[in-house]
Amino acid sequence: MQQTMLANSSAVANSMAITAAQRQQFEEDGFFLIEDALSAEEVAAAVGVIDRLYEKYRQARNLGPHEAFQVRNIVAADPLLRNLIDHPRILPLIVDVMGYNIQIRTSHLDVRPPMRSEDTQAGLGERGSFFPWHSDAPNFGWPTVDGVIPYMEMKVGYYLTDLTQRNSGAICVVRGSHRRAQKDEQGNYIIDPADIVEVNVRPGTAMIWRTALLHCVTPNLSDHARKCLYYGYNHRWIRPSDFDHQAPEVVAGCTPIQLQLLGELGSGLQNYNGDDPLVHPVSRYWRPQEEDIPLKAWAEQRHANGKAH
Ligand SMILES: O=C(O)CCC(=O)C(=O)O
Repeated sequence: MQQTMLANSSAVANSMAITAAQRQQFEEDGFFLIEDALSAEEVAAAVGVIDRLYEKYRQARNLGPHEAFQVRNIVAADPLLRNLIDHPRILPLIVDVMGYNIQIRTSHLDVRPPMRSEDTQAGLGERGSFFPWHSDAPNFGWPTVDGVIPYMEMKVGYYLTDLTQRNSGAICVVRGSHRRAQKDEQGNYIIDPADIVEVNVRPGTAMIWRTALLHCVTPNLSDHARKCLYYGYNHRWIRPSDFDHQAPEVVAGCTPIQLQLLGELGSGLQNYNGDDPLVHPVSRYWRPQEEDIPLKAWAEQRHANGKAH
């Protein structure tokens, strides 16, 4: 414990903005809150952009009045949303917790109108509920060390509407769940209700959190839509060190498995951002189809054969 305290104080001494208490909460609970991270004017401007986008897609996609709506890659949707990636009050905290060799991994806006009670019958975060417990991960998951997900990425959530009341559509996190194995032997999430934190905050509050935390969302039983923004940051080095893309002559004639190992995408080359690139782009590296990673079928075949080869 003494060593941890010393390490923390020296880390804070080398930091730009984070306090010792925030760093400790980020290590132990996996998140901390920054009230008034955005001014009232910034909140109003962001809500204005969200409302415009929501209205456009509400009509274009015939969204129902209770339907939750998300746009991903919002850095491309509007300059105001792009400019939040390095907000001067928050960027120093991001660099303090993540370092400076980082990049945006994802960005999204979420609008969650008031819900009908018939859509909220399942328990909070239950499997099959409108928003089950999960931690963010690529398909096939993160590697784990002794059952624990290494610290791979974090997110900033900007909350733009009043979430101070319970059951107003706020995110819930399970404090400390990033520091332990998350599932029992039956594959069910291990959650002590005493560890669930409903993030009931005023507009303008930001949350810096580890995406390995188990999280879900409360039903929105309030009289207004919940509107928020998320920006996820990860390390820029999670890619090959010797190349970005190989030259065509290197990949020419390669087998599908060789293509995977050289970072190529099978059908993903034509469909890198998925089937709904405008509103819900999803990288085929993050969510690969079987043909993007032929090593999966290869490995399954070997398992089926009892590792005979
Ligand atoms: O809508 C929310 O507040 C939760 C969003 C979420 O699950 C995420 O950012 O991974």
